[in-house]
Amino acid sequence: MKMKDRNLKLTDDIELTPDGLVSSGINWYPGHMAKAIREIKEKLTTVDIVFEVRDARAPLASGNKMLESTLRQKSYLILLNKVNLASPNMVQQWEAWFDKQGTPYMFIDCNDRGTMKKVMDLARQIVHKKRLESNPDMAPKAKMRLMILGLPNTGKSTIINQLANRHATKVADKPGQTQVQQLIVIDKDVDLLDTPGVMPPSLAKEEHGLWLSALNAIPDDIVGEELPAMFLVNFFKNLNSKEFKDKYKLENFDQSAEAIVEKIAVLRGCLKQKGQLDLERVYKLILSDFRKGDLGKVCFGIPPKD
Ligand SMILES: Nc1nc2c(ncn2[C@@H]2O[C@H](COP(=O)(O)OP(=O)(O)OP(=O)(O)O)[C@@H](O)[C@H]2O)c(=O)[nH]1
Ligand SMILES: [Mg+2]
Repeated sequence: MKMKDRNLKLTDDIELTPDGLVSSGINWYPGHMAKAIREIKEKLTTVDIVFEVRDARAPLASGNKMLESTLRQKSYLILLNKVNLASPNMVQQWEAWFDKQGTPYMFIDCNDRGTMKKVMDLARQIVHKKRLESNPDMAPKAKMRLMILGLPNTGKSTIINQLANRHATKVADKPGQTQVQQLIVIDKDVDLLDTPGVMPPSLAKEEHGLWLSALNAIPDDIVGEELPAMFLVNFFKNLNSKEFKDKYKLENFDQSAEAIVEKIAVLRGCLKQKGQLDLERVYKLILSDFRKGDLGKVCFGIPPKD
């Protein structure tokens, strides 16, 4: 099975193992991301706090390990966005894990205004505390400069538009929308630097590539639809997911992932000429349903035991 190659750093052949994992890595690290990381590092000294936006459905895998040591030198807030699409039970487990780590974090649905107000209150507190360390007389409302960064498609631009209360930057349902830094005035006290989504140059675990493809942080035209869609079918099969069964009118999961995909093709009329099944259309359908949240709330991976 070949991944669709572009001008990007990819490994050659990848095979699905029976548990739906790949035997070699997936990643997406085009030239504009290396440049974006350099520019992020250059601008870090000019900002008071960094928001690192992750996807609540993959709280660790959607972080950027390569930037972590740099970010730790700054005031730094992890925002785990799209919590409305994440499994509430798993989010609780992750919260317990993050509590032990010491870095400020919040699970958020950035479309919720009340939550975004809490984010800004917390950011102000963090920045003010830091400023008081160097200048005990600093006024609490002094101007604050934020930088927002994170993996592609995690919702950075949506967060900015919410904070600015206007269409300040372009949002898209595809990764890689923002490609250059952009300074946005939120209000008279807050400036914000939007940055292009960046992937780490390499992923910690092979399966993370599949998770991030399913979440659409890595574009479909890099990996193709088949691998992430088959991963999802196996994932929901292992979960014995009621939502997945209901959505595709399956009685049970007592069949192979391939047989499930074929059933969905018939059910949804995904057929080519001469009645052949159009599996590519089914893969797209599964990805699209999953990304809309129609297959239920999930999280990939569990908190490390440390
Ligand atoms: N369900 C849900 N969708 C969200 C949320 N935040 C953002 N989105 C959607 O996620 C997609 C990506 O949002 P963007 O704000 O463009 O993401 P980005 O991080 O700026 O992406 P790049 O510029 O490509 O790095 C869009 O379709 C948004 O509507 C959220 O909290 N919940
Ligand atoms: Mg963006």
